[in-house]
Amino acid sequence: MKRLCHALAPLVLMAASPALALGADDTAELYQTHCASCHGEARLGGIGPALLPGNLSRLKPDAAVDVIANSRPASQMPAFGETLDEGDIEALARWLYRPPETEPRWGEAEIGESHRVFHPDGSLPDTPLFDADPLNLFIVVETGDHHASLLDGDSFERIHRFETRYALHGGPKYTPDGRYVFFGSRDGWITKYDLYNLEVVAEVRAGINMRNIAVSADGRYVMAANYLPHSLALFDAHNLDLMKVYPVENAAGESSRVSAVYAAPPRGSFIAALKDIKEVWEIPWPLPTEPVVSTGHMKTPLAPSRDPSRESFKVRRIAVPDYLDDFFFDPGYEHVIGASRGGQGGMVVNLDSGEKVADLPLEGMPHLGSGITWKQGGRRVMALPHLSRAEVSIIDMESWERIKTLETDGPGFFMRSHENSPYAWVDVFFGPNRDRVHVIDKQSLEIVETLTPEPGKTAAHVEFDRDGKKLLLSIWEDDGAVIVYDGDSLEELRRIPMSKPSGKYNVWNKTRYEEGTSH
Ligand code: DHE
Repeated sequence: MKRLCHALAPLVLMAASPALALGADDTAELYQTHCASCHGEARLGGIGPALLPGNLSRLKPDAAVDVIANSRPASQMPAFGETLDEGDIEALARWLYRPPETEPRWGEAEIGESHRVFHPDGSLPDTPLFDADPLNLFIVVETGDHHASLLDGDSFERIHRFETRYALHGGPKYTPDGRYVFFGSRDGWITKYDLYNLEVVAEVRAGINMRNIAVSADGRYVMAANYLPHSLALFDAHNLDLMKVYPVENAAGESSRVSAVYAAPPRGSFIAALKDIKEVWEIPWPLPTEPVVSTGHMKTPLAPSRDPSRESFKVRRIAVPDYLDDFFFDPGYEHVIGASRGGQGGMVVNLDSGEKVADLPLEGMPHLGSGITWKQGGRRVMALPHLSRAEVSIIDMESWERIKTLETDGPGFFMRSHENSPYAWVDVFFGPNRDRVHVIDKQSLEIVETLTPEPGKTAAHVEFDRDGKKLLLSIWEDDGAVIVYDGDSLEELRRIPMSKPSGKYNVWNKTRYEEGTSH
């Protein structure tokens, strides 16, 4: 049979073709021979990522054939185009999208077995190995070759670059002193990294298909939200010891994927929204009785003021009128602002009473997770892009009315600003104009500038430094870069080459829950 060339024939999954004549058993055997040693006998992952349909939802079948045949750039995976023929490769790719015969388990035992501690918390020196403001560092996640870079937020020099787990997703989360950062991967790995010593402290796999992680405002606890299994998993942040697994189900025993979990510092709790059950869950962490344990010089800047009788780590279920796929909070964490992906709009729910207080007229997949807020005149507004509409919506957070719809050059993904910046930035992630970014004047609510940092290359995701004076923007390509801009003059100051830099995360902005940045 002909060897598979680089220009692969499209994989038509359902078509009968001699190339697909292999039976499922033969293909399963092929998998065990060629793939299982890295991706796990049950496809749950190993040194390579998990290969279950849920984990592959973002990889098109044609692309899977290409990866099997030609490998991925900067990965250790062999190119099987040299050893397997076209039919075998197509059959293997097709087989990977089949659900497993038995639902994989990932409970306490599996989580416990995955746990590794490399440098127990407190065992490494307390002084950073480098000379930079530890509260003005940036982590840049480079998804092109699964690395992260640590940047000095004043000089923008790269302090260190290190390998991460495969396919990190969502923002890394810091302890409040900024010393430790926690990364979450789509495959469920949580990595705790010591930024002062540039070493991994501990790792654990919380699930098979994880959404994101949240760290309590006192830096003591980490909560992981999973799609598979349907669970939340709670860890002691010191060394990532498992504390508790919460099966996510309602009173009728119906289970649900978790859309995401966030820390709500003024409430002293984690808030999780669910995808398949009309509930939001609130899980309080214990109120502080002593300074944060995480080594460092600062107590938690955001002490919670909740009812002290509320039991720690116990789920409070808040019934909501719809599923919440995507959500956001007001700065006081009194309300959750959420939307279901299939829905015609959003809604605002009071987190104390559980009452819906407003409907939001937001069609076109509002990306609430990317929302930001600021003061416009005397009122607080929130702004968000839409994933399937070329617009940014601006909403008055008191009346919950949309006060402005800004037409953009395409649907956007991420929005960013900083309290000290007059501008909000939004990308045009989808469509032909994805090399553009818009700059919005936060007072006039008008787009005042549209930049094209590198024609033909995707420009996306901004993060400011701690003072809000300079910012980083990604050229989101394998041979990409991070561009440093002056936040007032919008002048480009510098370019730092990076491999598909996705998110950038400034320690100060994240640990202070700066209004212009993400959770
Ligand atoms: Fe994300 C954050 C959900 C696709 C890059 N994304 C998040 C968060 C959620 C989410 C819930 C907040 C987690 C956090 O920070 O704690 N993302 C989803 C989806 O539902 C969606 C649309 C489909 C999916 O594949 O799950 C999706 N996301 C993507 C991508 O395709 C992106 C562009 C590329 C990638 O790496 O997967 C992507 N998502 C990001 C990034 C963040 C993120 C860079 C962190 C943004 C931030 O500034 O905090």
